[in-house]
Amino acid sequence: MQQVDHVGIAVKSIDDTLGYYVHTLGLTLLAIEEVESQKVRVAFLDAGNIKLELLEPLGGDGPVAKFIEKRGEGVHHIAFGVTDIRTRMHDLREKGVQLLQDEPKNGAGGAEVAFLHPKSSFGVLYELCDKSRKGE
Ligand code: CMX
Repeated sequence: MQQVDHVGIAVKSIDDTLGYYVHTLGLTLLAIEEVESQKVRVAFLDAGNIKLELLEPLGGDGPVAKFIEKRGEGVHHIAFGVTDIRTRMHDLREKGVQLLQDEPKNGAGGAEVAFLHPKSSFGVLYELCDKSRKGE
């Protein structure tokens, strides 16, 4: 992996949290969108060399809703930017890493995404995020 694209942060409400990130910390809001496949509403903030992704659950049964229920708000995942997600997934599987999908899913901003199970990543949920086919 060569670069971190963004850090995902689980929040109960983007509307209640945004003032802290924009006015108190001085970050710039880039975009807000809903990602139906992941049952979240997300806000991307420019944090210089990486982005922060605020994740608000849509409904009560998605992965972020479950995370907040169990652990509360806070850092949820770290996303690596990749350009060849299927090859990366294959290579990681060969190395014994448990992936949470067989195929990439549609993520925010038109990216293809896949997740590595925290159980095989020493307690961290990692995402692979591939924007190279965006717009195809
Ligand atoms: N970071 C680290 N550990 C986590 C975690 C996270 N974000 N979420 C869950 N875990 C841990 C749990 O605490 C649990 O550990 P223990 O067994 O020690 O308690 C273990 O992983 C398994 O958790 P679980 O409750 O049995 O399983 P869940 O049903 O909560 O599923 C996971 C966990 C990671 C498989 C699920 O959240 C998932 O599939 N995530 C990938 C998709 C995703 O997170 N989408 C939201 C982001 C979307 C976006 O960025 O756009």
